[in-house]
Amino acid sequence: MRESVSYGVRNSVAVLTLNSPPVNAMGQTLRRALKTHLETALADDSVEAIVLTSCGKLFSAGADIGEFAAGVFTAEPSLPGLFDQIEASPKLVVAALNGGAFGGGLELALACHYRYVVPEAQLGFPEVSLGILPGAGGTQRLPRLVGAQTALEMITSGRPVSAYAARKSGLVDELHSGEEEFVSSAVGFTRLLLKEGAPLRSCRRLSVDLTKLPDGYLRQFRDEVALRSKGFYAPLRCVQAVEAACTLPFREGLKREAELFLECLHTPQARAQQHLFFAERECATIPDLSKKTRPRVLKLVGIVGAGTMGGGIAMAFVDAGIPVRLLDKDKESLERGMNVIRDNYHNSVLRGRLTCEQVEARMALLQGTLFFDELGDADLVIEAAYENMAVKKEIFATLEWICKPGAILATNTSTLSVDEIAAATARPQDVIGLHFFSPARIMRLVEIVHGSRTAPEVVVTALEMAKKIKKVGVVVGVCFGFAGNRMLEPYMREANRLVLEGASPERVDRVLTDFGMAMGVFSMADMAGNDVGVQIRQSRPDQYRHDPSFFLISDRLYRMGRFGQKSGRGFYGYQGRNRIVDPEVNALAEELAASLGIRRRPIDDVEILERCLYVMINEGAEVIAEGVAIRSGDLDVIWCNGMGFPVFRGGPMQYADEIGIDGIVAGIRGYRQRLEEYGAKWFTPSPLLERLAQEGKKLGQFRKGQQP
Ligand code: 3H9
Repeated sequence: MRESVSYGVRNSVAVLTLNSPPVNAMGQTLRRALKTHLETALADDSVEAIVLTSCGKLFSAGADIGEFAAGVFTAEPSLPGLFDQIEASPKLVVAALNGGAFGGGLELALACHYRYVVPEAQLGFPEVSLGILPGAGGTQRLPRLVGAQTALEMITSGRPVSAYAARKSGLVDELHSGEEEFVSSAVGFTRLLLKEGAPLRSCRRLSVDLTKLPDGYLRQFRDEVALRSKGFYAPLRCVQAVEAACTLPFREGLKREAELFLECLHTPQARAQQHLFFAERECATIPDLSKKTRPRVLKLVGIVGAGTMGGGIAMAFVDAGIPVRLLDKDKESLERGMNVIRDNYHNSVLRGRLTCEQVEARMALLQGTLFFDELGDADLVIEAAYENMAVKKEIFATLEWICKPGAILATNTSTLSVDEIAAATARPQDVIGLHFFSPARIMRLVEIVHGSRTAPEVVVTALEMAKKIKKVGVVVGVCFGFAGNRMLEPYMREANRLVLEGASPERVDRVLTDFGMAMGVFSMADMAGNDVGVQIRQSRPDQYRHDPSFFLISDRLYRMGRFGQKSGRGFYGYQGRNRIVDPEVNALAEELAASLGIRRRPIDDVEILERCLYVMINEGAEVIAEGVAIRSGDLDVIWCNGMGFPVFRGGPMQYADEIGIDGIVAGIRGYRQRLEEYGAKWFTPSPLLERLAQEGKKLGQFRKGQQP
């Protein structure tokens, strides 16, 4: 059996190599093996020093995240205990980082006396994105080594730093260079330290240098973190832990860190963020696809439509170094699209995010064209034209004719049937939906719409494509609105209905943003533009099975020319970017409610939140039961990455699991009764939710193919 840590001795230096693929997560087995080999090296008189390294492309991704939920992360030897033992070693211990070191992996390196690192390595503390903080000495050792400012930045942002930056800050002692094999070179570095009589430099003996901190820095940093991480629990605890390093002796600082770590770990937020970590990775596992399915080559991308969506998608590919041909039907539209892209890049330069050379390199990958012929050799063509079936069918008929055999033909439709578009071609196996979210360059989500005849390798290529352009791809089936927009619809319906029943748009929006949504329903409608919603509804009236009250206010605002931000008025008024509450909308709601016989009444915040969320969760359950989504985690990934659902709640389905499915079912039944005729029509618990509630199970346990 493969050992999770291997042991060897070179030139009187013991080399302990972590060997636990894929990422050397430090679960109990690895911890035990590390402790055993450490003690062997310490007991062997012929060993003068110890090098800790790993095989694989990473040094270590840190603690085994799966052990947190299972409660085994404290099983002996614990990480803090093990790192104490390493730091207290009477023999010199050098961390030789052959690749990235994250979380507990970096804490392990910090417990060593010196750090020798490959230049490509990234080093970071991503714990905050898991709802926790570095809990094995990281918050106490890092500031002692590199100062409070760098430590606070790294620990509260979760962003890794390059090996070069780490060398500059003193986190790394030496970068590997030259031709010599890495481990031999690390052993050479260790021998040199021995020869020079280098001290056993442990962080615990250092204290945080507070003399260089600007006056009031810690307070100011805390305030900034509170502002930028509104709603999140862990970031302020990260600050408190580093503050403890600044004010307390090492041992007491460690104790404080442990307390704060456990406080964070036991929050619903930590469970939610860790759920999302695994859900994002599980998305790439498609049960119906053989693991042997190989992706198609993807070297050149064609995009049809140089509007906002097409341009944003083009930038996402070009940012990833993939050449793009961007097509529009007329010169003016193409030039406009290319100029918008150039302006966006120019803004990135102004903000210091890109250099002029980087922008030039990216623009060189982008070629505008007016001729479909020039898409003939593309490996993937993404159509990003109007949301209109006839237009799309025409484009696909042309693409079928022009594109080389095996090219993937994708549509960026947000609602239309991928199967119907595919049926209009003689190669439905090559057709897929790639539903990017706006703004396409920024939003991480791509819904990969698996048509009934899409070939397996086309799906695999789409998943790989998403990873290449640093997005998260979620495979969904064909239905109106796919998964994300389909769940959005009942959520919006309730928000609109609540306004007719007596809640103001700003109140509904405030309740939703207090919950953590990036935007309220009505601010979102104003941003997208009322006209867009109306166009979509008019194009597919058959698909709208909604209550007649649903779109009344929107439609009326549309007829009044109030399209939202673009026209300066929608559900709100606008002065520049500032939103102003508009009493006319409430008057309009009163008038429309009266015309429909809807009784207006005071509505509390709890009802607003529950109604909006419960119907969304209920629809999500239907989406899973129908097999449109593979599992509930996929819906959480969709909502947190494309629809502004708060990451610290883990997505709507995780939220439902956290508060209990029986509570959701009872809530839906309650509104069914309370809302009388309307309730009877729109509040029926999904059979899947009812079954899970009866069995005391969670949505997270349900998988495609099981009977609801
Ligand atoms: C911590 O350290 C706490 C301590 O401070 C205190 C403790 C007391 N654990 O992402 P990939 C799995 S908290 C368990 O696709 P990449 C992952 O699920 C930890 N599993 O690879 C996937 O499994 P599968 C702080 C982990 O090359 C597989 O490995 N550390 C862990 O694209 C491949 O992952 C972090 O937050 C883990 N720690 O990216 C780092 N890490 O194949 C978390 C990965 O079944 N990890 N897996 O789907 C990462 O950010 C990325 O994995 C990394 C590599 C950048 C390292």
